[in-house]
Amino acid sequence: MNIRTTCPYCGVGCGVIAQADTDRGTIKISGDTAHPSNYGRLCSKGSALGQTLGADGRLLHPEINGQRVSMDAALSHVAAGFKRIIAEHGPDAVALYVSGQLLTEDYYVANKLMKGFIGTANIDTNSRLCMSSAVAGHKRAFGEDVVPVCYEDLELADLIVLVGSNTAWCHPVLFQRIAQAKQQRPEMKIVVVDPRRTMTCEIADLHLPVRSGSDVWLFNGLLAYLHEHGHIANDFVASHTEGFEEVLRIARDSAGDLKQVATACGIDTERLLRFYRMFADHPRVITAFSMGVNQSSAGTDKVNSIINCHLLTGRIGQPGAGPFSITGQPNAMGGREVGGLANMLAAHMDIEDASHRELVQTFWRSPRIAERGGLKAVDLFDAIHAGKVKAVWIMATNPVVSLPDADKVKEALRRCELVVVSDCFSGTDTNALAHVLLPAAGWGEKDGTVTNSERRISRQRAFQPLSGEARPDWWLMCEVARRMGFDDGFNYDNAHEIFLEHAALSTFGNDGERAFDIGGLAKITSTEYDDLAPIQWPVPERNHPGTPRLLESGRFYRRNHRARFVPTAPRAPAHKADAEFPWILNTGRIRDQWHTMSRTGRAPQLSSHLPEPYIDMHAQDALLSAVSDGQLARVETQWGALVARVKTSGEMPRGSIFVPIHWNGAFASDARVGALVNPVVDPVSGEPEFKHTPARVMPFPVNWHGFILTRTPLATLDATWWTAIQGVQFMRYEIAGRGRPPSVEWAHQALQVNHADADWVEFSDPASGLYRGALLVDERIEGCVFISPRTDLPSRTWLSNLFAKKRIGNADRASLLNGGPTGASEDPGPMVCSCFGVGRNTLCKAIAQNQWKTPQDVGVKLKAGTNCGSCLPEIKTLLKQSLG
Ligand SMILES: Nc1nc2c(c(=O)[nH]1)N[C@H]1C(S)=C(S)[C@@H](COP(=O)(O)OP(=O)(O)OC[C@H]3O[C@@H](n4cnc5c(=O)[nH]c(N)nc54)[C@H](O)[C@@H]3O)O[C@H]1N2
Ligand SMILES: Nc1nc2c(c(=O)[nH]1)N[C@H]1C(S)=C(S)[C@@H](COP(=O)(O)OP(=O)(O)OC[C@H]3O[C@@H](n4cnc5c(=O)[nH]c(N)nc54)[C@H](O)[C@@H]3O)O[C@H]1N2
Ligand code: SF4
Ligand SMILES: [Mo]
Repeated sequence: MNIRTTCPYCGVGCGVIAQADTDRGTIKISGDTAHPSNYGRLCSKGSALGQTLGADGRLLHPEINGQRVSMDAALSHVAAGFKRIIAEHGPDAVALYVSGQLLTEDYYVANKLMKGFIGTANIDTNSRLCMSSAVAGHKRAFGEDVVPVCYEDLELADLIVLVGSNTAWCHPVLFQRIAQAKQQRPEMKIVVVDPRRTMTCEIADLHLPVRSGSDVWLFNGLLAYLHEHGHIANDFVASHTEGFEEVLRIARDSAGDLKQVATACGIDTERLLRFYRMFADHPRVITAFSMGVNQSSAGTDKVNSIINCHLLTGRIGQPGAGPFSITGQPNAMGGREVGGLANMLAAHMDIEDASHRELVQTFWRSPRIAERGGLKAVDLFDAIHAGKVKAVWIMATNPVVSLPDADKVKEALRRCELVVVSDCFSGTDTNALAHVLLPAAGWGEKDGTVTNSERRISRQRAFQPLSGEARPDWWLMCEVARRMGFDDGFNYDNAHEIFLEHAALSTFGNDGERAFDIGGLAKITSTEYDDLAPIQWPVPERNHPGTPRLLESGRFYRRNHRARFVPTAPRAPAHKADAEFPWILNTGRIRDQWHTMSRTGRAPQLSSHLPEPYIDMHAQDALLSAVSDGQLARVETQWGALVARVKTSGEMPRGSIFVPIHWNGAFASDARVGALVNPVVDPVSGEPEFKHTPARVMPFPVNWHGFILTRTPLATLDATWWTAIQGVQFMRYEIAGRGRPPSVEWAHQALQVNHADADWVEFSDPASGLYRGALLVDERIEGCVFISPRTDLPSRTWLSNLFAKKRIGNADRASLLNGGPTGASEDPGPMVCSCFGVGRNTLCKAIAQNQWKTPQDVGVKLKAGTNCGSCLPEIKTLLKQSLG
């Protein structure tokens, strides 16, 4: 059976078809060609969704203090705990911390329970860490959190400016749509504004490697330039906006002349001017922005400085033009629709507005309504730390890893009286601190809607039965609500009923004043809901086709219906580098992992691309820090420290280092980068400054390095430092240690195989600290251990491939301790194409030998890049390197 659903990862919101192969008990995943967001495309993460299903690693039963209990006991315990704490300390002593990975229906119930029934706005979401600056910027400029643009606009644009967005890795299908449009219309221009030279630069005509945090200077300078050169939409500015004069004055004063802007941004004047001219000359321009903009102590101002330039030129609400906030999580947008942030109400209404509060309370028929905004994420965990908030329910997010100053977050949860966590997976860092664990239904089991970056509402549909005792999040909350005595308001039988209520609220007392209106869906039948085709809000009437583009008429959602130019005086990030902490720590994502890896970390296909946490830095900065490529190093900030391997990829500018966000306690001994990040937030949005923390780097001396590949995951591992990833039928551990290099006994103990037929092939030279051993049982490889005082270990690829073999033949056996066939250079190298397992060495060799020029040449022979296409930017880089 084929079920149409939506990918649970990024905000592109790709349509997916899940096809059950009942004979083999597997699920085949493919892109939905009928879905207007992706037209059949999927990236590497979407393609590997099938590998993340299954019961392995799932949280299947409720627990209280580590003991399995019945669902009823767990739910009653949560309800009683919340009730008691509210009775003793008031409603503000409890909180919910939720996520842009909830479905809209879950999110709606969470918000209703807290703001309408418990009567506190202490519900915040990980979208605070992600979209809140964009939300605040939209509200300041437009009066409402509206994204005017749709994906088609990217294809219609003549210039796309990607600001603080590594689109190639984080929104790969959008990137492919842009790349294809550019291929068809080579005159289309792309500018990337990012301190790093990311894979996204592969399609750029111009890269501006701006100094971290300098975007407001850049866009204020642009505003002044546009004005000076007469690129002003006078009529639009006069009839549809206000505040232009003041903004221009501030932009001019603060930005100064071009040279000053260039200095502030750390780029040369010529490049700056080239960008300004390009912007001026292309009326169809989209400025798409993501976390390099939002995650900053000036995040909201960055957003408004971008919007100001679009307002000045009237390039908004037109085909191929507008500011475009790309959403991170699959339902970042849906969460905003239901008012999931602590400072919002529901259906895009404002918590500070008494008439909105009355409207929502009337609609909900709720006993009370929160009177003021609640605690934003960072403040919320501070309040938990301080004992002011005494109970918290964390849902679909892993704050011990993902919040800034994350060691303090850990401590806060340790101190908290009642910590409830609902997750689909066991073993997360946050689960470890829960008093109550509730098993949540996962992707493929749950049913509801999500809204993507272009306001498109799509269905996530179940195609599998619920695992164990797992239940949808909305169901868990309704059960707790009822047990707290809120009988009315939470008697839903299914997601459809919740959706109808949500849609009805969006149109309730609206009269065209609020853009978010999906009243046209408020009466759809259960079958219509099940069959709902992807549709963009607003959908104000029944049978309405949806709205691809907003703000076309120049009517905005402020009281006077004019957009506001928001003054944005530039300011530097909160903490500066100094002699003690000379580098700026920038953090972000890699191509094949999703956040804290609870799902993607289980997919072997996704783990081979970048198998270890790393510290990317400029080669000269590495030298100044006395560390070198391939060696372990320690990064320290005022807040915390981690250890990872140094890499000098050539992508980093001088002065800044980059560490990926994904690794955590479940996958590495010491690589939670959240612990290092300063907890400073944007004063308007409350979004943390994840991209800018002063840091120092130093060698992490070890006496030995090694790796273990093993069919059976290790129960314990005696090493100073380790990281783990999932391979096909094995786990791979990279290890390093202090003290004496491991002995034969250590290796035997590590693999813990007490098999009578165990057959060790090994070599040990204690004097030089070398050990290599492979364990065979019935001629099948069970594991291998390689240790050396240096990092000169053999490639893991050949050894990894042995785990798929039923028997190891004589030739393989002879090559075991070499880590590969002697003499032959068959090591494919680091993985580039994870779909077909094609490595960098294979690619480089074949490109050089055959003098291939295009990705098509590569694809025809090696298949690399022909499935999901996520590796195409890397393949193009290799082709360029080979030519140049
Ligand atoms: N593979 C993958 N894809 C994902 C995710 C994932 O975990 N993995 N997560 C999803 C989510 S929730 C999100 S929010 C998005 C994030 O998507 P992106 O925002 O594209 O990703 P990031 O890597 O966080 O950061 C983007 C870029 O901002 C740059 N940057 C840092 N400081 C500055 C600055 O001061 N100015 C400018 N202009 N740029 C700066 C960084 O160098 C980085 O390359 O990705 C989504 N997609
Ligand atoms: N240093 C640094 N930190 C960052 C960022 C950064 O750029 N740098 N980016 C920030 C951003 S933009 C984001 S979005 C956050 C993301 O950070 P998190 O939200 O903490 O990351 P995830 O790993 O996605 O956590 C989701 C959890 O929910 C579980 N889950 C999945 N589906 C469901 C479900 O349906 N129900 C329930 N109950 N559980 C589910 C998953 O197993 C997982 O444990 O990280 C933020 N933290
Ligand atoms: S781009 Fe990739 S991760 Fe994002 S929705 Fe599409 S398939 Fe999923
Ligand atoms: Mo995000």
